[in-house]
Amino acid sequence: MTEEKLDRRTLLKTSLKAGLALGTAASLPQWAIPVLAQGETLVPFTDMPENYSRGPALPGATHFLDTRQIDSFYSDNQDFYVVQHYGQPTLDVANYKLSITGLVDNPREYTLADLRAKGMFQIDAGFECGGNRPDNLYQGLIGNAQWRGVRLRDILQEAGIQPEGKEIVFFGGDQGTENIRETDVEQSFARSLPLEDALREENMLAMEMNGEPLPQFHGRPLRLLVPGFYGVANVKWLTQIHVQDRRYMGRFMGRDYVTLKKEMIGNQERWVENSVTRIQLKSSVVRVTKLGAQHKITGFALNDGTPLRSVEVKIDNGPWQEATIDPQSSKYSWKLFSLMWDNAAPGEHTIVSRVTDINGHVQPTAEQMPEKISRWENYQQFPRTVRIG
Ligand SMILES: Nc1nc2c(c(=O)[nH]1)N[C@H]1C(S)=C(S)[C@@H](COP(=O)(O)O)O[C@H]1N2
Ligand SMILES: [Mo]
Repeated sequence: MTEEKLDRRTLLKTSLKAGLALGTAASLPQWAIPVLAQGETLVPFTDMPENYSRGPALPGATHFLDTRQIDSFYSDNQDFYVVQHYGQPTLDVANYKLSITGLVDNPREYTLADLRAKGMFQIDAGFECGGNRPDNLYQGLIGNAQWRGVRLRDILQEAGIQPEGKEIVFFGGDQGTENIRETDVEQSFARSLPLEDALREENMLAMEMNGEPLPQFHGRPLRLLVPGFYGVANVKWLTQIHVQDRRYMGRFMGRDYVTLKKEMIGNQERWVENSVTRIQLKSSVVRVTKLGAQHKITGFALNDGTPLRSVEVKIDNGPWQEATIDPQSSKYSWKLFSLMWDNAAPGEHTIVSRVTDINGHVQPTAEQMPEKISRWENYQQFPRTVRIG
């Protein structure tokens, strides 16, 4: 196979084949346009199906990125990945209220204007779904955006957490039926944070994403953003914050998004279940491009905000080479990295990346991962294969 030129025309054709009604090129949605420099081509991964593509984000559906198209720091709002478990509720934005209840001195409701009046801040944060994975998704449940909203801490402090208040529960406006102990019960999507995590100053009640009001798919009009945590923490369509004196045990804390892995507990090896919380140290190669004779390898690194020491790339059995990290990167954003690949010889090659943080933790290979049962937290190194034409 020769190098596949994923120019706009090819993609347009692919999209039309997929049965999508598209207008003129000028109105092509961002997700369909690979950003390539003049004369640049995508080098095909041979670990992906040859005709690999995925459609635009659609109402009610999961949406994932074609990670080969990651080449800008901010993900497009139309292409940021989308996951929800009980569909996408439409909240009445004009009459929207956020209620604060439970073990607080001042239970109250906030309109959006009340919240805005508290003062806004912004932060760059990237996150992935705890179920993001290399195999058939090619790490596509991931995105990075600039968020703007109100400091959660300000709202909690104004509420006045009572001394018995230990756990902060965040309820979404979306509901589903769960069968628990052979009984059907209505549940809202909800997650919780221990008080000390909830009081971190970077936590946000987000109203804007990349300079636009929060899109419907991403929780309009308000969502929680817990930078450095897996996506599941970021409750969309937020309607209620409740303070209680005990752990919250709902499905997405206690049963689902729970990793089961072997750990040493003291000197005893045990199977341990833990709720998916902080993003594990991870990187992946996502894109290889060619411009003239020069090849370039691009990927992302993501973690819980611990500063990184390096991202390295290994080609075939060569040495680990240090990649360049995008200077736009910040504590909680994703970190895009790139490496110029000189003198790439024709034929098939294996490329893998690994990230190391300042504490010396190195992203493990698949073989070095803890013994784990569950599809959450897939942070192993991801060797990719490409063919140079
Ligand atoms: N209300 C609500 N919030 C939710 C979810 C949900 O099902 N309902 N899904 C969570 C999960 S599992 C993920 S990965 C992220 C995805 O956020 P995004 O769709 O904005 O990318 O939202 C989280 N917040
Ligand atoms: Mo998720």
